[in-house]
Amino acid sequence: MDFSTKLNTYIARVEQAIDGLLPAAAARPSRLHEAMRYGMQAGGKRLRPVLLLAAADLRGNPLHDPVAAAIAVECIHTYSLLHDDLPCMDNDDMRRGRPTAHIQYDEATALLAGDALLTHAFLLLATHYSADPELSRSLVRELAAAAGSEQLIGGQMEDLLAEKKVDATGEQLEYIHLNKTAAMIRVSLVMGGMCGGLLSESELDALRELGRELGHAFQVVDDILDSTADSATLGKTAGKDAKSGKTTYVRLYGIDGARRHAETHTQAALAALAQLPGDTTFLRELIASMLDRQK
Ligand code: GRG
Repeated sequence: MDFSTKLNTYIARVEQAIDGLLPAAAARPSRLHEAMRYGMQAGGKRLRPVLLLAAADLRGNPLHDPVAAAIAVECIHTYSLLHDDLPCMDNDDMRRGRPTAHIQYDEATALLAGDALLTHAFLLLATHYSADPELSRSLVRELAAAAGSEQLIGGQMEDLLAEKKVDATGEQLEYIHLNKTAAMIRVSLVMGGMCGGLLSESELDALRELGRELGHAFQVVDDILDSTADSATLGKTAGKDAKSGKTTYVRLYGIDGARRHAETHTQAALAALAQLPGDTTFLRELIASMLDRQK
């Protein structure tokens, strides 16, 4: 199967599972469940669940069906976007080419839909992997750590603090993006590896290294896209970071310097991938495609 057919197959699996694994829209209170689905079904690249499914497939047939874990990471990612878009944070009106959840519904509903998605992620892990309590515990522990105060939420907090200064350093920027961006990418790969039976410490370490480097490259490319795109193509408040005085890789290193950073981290991600067993072709092409992505 060629790369784009395989990618579309993974994405279709994710879309179908989102529909099946979220509470029904009609379940009471339907406004909340509709808002959860509105956030989750808005499209998006599905990078994190696809990484999880692909890591689970590295050795061939995964030991455990990874799809519930893939939806759990997308639930956390979507909750973080819903909350990030709120007026008390980034105050964005558009996301993935549509009005953000607090514009479509209202602030309280968007906040609660984010809360509910965060909680639902752990319900999925606790229920779908209960036949293997050790795996279930490991998945919960990995995801809770990645989404918690020392990674995703910590990165967001530092980002909000850094926004108040125009002279954030490269070291601060690195901390923010390793936690705000790379943590969820890294944990997706690790959880996929666990479902697929990659359990040796060296294999999990290679997945962590891959996730960290890919996350880094992904964020630098995001900064480049943000600095150059217009809002029609990005479907969000483009150029906002560039205009706000927020420190970005482009601001610190210029477009060419940022591009070199992205290439270096992509090469490092590919080197980590080369340490892993099994068929790495799809992941190799996915990593390379992230460098040239347009959204
Ligand atoms: C509120 C706890 C909390 C965290 C918010 C995700 C986030 C942290 C903020 C969103 C803003 C941002 C630029 C974050 C960096 C990570 C990133 C590039 C997110 C967007 O991910 P994509 O491009 O989005 O994969 P899609 O829409 O394709 O899923």
